[in-house]
Amino acid sequence: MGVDIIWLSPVYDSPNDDNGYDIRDYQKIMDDFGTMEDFDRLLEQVHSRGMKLIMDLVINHTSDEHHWFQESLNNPNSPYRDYYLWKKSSDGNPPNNWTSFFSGSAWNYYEKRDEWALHLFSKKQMDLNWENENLRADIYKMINWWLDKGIDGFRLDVINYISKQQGLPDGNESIGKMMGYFGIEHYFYGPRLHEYLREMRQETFDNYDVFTVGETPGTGMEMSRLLTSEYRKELNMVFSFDHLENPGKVRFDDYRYDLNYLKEYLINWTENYGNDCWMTLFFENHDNPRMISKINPNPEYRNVLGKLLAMIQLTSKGTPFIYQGQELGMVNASFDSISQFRDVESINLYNELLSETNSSDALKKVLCGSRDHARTPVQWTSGMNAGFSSAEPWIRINEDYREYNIEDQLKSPLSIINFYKSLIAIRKSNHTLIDGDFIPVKEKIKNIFCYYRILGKEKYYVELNLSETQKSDQ
Ligand code: TEU
Repeated sequence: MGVDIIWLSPVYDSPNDDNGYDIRDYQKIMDDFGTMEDFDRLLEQVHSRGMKLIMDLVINHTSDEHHWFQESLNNPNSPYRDYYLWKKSSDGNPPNNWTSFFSGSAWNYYEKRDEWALHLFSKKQMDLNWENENLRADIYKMINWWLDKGIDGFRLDVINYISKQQGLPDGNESIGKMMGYFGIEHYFYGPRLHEYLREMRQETFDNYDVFTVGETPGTGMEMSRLLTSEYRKELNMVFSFDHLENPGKVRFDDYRYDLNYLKEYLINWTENYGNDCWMTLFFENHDNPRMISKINPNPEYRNVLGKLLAMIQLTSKGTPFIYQGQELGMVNASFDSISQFRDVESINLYNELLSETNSSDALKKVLCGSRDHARTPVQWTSGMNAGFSSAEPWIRINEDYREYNIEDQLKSPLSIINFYKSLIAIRKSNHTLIDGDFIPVKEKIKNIFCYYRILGKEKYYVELNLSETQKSDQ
């Protein structure tokens, strides 16, 4: 492909309640993926190809099976006693009204301590208490252990959630109803966030030649600027998510995404984010349905949309992150029963919806936003199980693998994968598409997205049609 860096989603030891985002042991590889020796070999082989490897760093929470949590729960004298967010409640109800991203209250009650522990995600993903400096020191030690191995950086999972408002007060009712989550205003940009990020960087990343990209849902441009401005010494880049849905829409809404909003968003960020900040460019990841399906599920537009997105991503200003399958033009899977889903978010949401509606409407809603759409196995060939495995895969393969697979697309000159390859090669062969200015033109014209990339005497002009119909000269 010409890709330089691989980002691995979590491969650490985990009971896999949330696909590895619930870590049991930070310094061990999950059995399903192999051993630490396998990992070391992977790293060495990636490096020997002149490529880099970044890992997922999940430090807002651990699995409830992590020994810190087990000690914190079971041993009153343990040094890990306050490593998590424990709270008493006098009336038998959770200590506050915060809800989990994966449905229901964000609190588990533990008889052993007669206390509640916070989990913003699944019931097995317990939030760490960053106020505790020993916890922070242990986290930095673990990070340095990985950096000493020679990895090239980290993607930091929900890193903007690590600092919670002291006292963990109730979330505002109106905000909660509007967002669908209660309490978020008390932790998505918490009081000590900047301080923690700076401390972490000083204690770890700054001593190595590595880069960081923070996953920061909800931060928007102004806060992202504070997180990534070079002089502030916090993060190198962030993933901000505002462009993945049209304004007023959420992931589980049934609607057609209007690309004119993406155009506005990209123009706004490239013009206003600031010269000492650097953007990430992405449309997909393991938490979102496929972008082509959001824009237009009509198969007639699949290939052209796949290429349009590639063109935007690889000619705009910023660092492109391509999510596996994008290079094939993958679309959403055709799940038709809840038993086919594997994601804890989808399954919990379905069960929650059943209390309000019938099973077919519940399924319909889950299908709109399920993260499983993007988690189906990589389609290598048109052979058995798409060449992914000779065993039955853990989740259904997208049925289109006979037409959409890597082997066949590589043979076809006009395929999406070859389009990506050409664009990446062009981008890498000169600096204009990387460092050049981004100058939008004709920005007022609906359904047309045009811009220049200019560096010195070199100039690229990109012209994109965002509509379903052909455009004549305008
Ligand atoms: O994602 C954070 C996440 O789930 C967001 O989608 C968040 O819930 C939403 O933006 C709130 O508006 C990360 C990982 O990428 C995901 O796979 C994990 O499940 C999650 O953290 C917990 O580790």
